[in-house]
Amino acid sequence: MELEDFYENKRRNNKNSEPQRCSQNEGRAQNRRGSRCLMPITVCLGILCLLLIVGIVLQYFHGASKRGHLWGPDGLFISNELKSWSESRQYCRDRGADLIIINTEEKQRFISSFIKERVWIGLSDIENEGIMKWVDNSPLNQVFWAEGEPNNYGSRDEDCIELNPDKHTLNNWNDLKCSDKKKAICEK
Ligand SMILES: [Ca+2]
Ligand SMILES: [Ca+2]
Repeated sequence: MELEDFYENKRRNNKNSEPQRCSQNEGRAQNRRGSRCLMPITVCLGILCLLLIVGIVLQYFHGASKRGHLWGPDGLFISNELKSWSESRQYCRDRGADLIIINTEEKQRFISSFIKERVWIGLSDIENEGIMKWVDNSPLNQVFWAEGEPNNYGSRDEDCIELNPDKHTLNNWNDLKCSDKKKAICEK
């Protein structure tokens, strides 16, 4: 009898343990299903983050193109439209800046290293022929004229100054007709 009781108890215990194994298996299956469900959510979140970053970058560049191309901490930017010298000056002033004043060799080198095309700077002899003045009315002390310039060439009404990066870094200014259309360097 004792032996029969022993086997009877063992059978019962085995029956009881089956649901437990089942539930463990179900738990693992659910975990696997859960992992599979998380994968697409993670991918979607990744794509959303990527789109957000792309949106922010595009917005930045859109804003920068409206402002002009920013150059960094010095508050310098180049206008993105071809305009006469006076219109270019207005473009800068509309953005809280003015045409650039270049009064040191260091600044001349710095600007020349950035510029890739001919641009207006804030120098002219519009008021008095032959007397160059910066846009803040300060006199011209240090000069970086290209060879033979300023020459008031042709019709003798070259009163506005451009910087031509194709010339030597320290000799690249030229007087030009103010009505010529060029981009400009603005400075805040
Ligand atoms: Ca002139
Ligand atoms: Ca000239």
